[in-house]
Amino acid sequence: MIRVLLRVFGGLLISAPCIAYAQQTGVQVEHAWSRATVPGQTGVIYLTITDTGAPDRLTSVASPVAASAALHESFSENGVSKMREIAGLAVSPGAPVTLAPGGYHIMLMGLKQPLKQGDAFPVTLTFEKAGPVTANVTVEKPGAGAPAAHDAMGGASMPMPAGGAPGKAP
Ligand SMILES: [Cu+2]
Repeated sequence: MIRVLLRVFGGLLISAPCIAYAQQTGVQVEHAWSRATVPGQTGVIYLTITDTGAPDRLTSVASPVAASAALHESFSENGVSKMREIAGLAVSPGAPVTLAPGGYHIMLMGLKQPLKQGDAFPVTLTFEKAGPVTANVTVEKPGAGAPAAHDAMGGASMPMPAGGAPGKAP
């Protein structure tokens, strides 16, 4: 009996967010947020991608607040938290992709000015089929929602594996 209830409840949790988007088809980018930065620091964006159309693929990211933006993935290797750039991200109907602390994120390199809490700025995600989708990013306080490993992510000093090779020897 308990198992059945859990299954029903779990099903509701998964399907509930889809109801809100049922009237639109295509790719939606929502809940985009960032963190306040200090001068010279790299910016980060987290968001949720929902696809109610055909399977698609996120291929590039850009924002006018930064010289360049890239899709990154955080991962743990031998207990060391690292991140690497990824070429793209597949999205498909019924499987929202969440960029969140400790996982996928958008890195903003060369911020034109520090991000301030309470500010908002646009980010454009370009998909293979849906094309460009722009979302509004709100800036939260420094360190908001961050696991400890991600807090250490700074500017030029951040360890970036080159060509897929680990940044540090095991
Ligand atoms: Cu990163």
